[in-house]
Amino acid sequence: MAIRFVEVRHLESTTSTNRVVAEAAAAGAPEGLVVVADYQTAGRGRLDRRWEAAPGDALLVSVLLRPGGLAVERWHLLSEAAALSASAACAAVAGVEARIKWPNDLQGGEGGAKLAGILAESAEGGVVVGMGLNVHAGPPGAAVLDNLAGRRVPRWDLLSAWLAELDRRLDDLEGVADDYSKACDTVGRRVRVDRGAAGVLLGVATRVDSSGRLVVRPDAGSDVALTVGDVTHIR
Ligand code: BT5
Repeated sequence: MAIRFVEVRHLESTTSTNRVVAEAAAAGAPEGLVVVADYQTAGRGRLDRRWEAAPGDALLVSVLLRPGGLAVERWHLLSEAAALSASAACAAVAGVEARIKWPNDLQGGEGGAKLAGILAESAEGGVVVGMGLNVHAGPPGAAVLDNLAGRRVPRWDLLSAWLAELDRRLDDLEGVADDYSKACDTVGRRVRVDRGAAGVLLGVATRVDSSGRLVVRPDAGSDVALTVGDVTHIR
């Protein structure tokens, strides 16, 4: 049994747990450092977006991974492992089915509102994987775990379930690749993909390939494999 996550630092307030862990990585911290905060003044999403959570309402956590032998093209497996582990933690601790939206979101409830987001960033000699999960409250329109569970879910139970599952999954990245493409709720759905300057694509998501790309069969033309892009489930 792996025991990566032995050092957990809890901060009442910080800028961003991803930033704190990246700074620790630059200072030589070993794999497995965990930083969890009650509040972030500058929580980050992808592409310079913000992650919003009022004090004490969310699980805000980042871990440092140093995937020595893993080729950079396979680092997507680390955030896939984090998403699978988050979904498993919601099921085990809260009895809630949280679905994975490609590439890094958890959705909950009928309308598929966003329950959690995962942000993986490269750092000195490794990767920081951070997660924000709305536990007790969230911004307007977001999904909230307590509401889905119908009771108050303890944040630290979720944290320990997530870390235990992530620890296990990181030892079996082949299994992660298989399980992620099976579990990803985007696969099989009709999607709209906003590709910025490249325009909007409408089609059906057919699979996640071995490089972590979402393969979309457009209404017209041949398959497109996406590495980035904002995907909306149409149905
Ligand atoms: C993400 O980005 O979903 C990744 C979020 C990662 C946050 C964690 S918190 C701990 C760690 N430390 C950090 O600084 N970050 C990580 P993205 O896919 O770009 O989604 C961001 C968008 O989600 C925003 O532009 C909002 O529209 C929306 N959003 C912001 N806060 C939200 C919340 N609490 N619940 C649901 N949606 C939210």
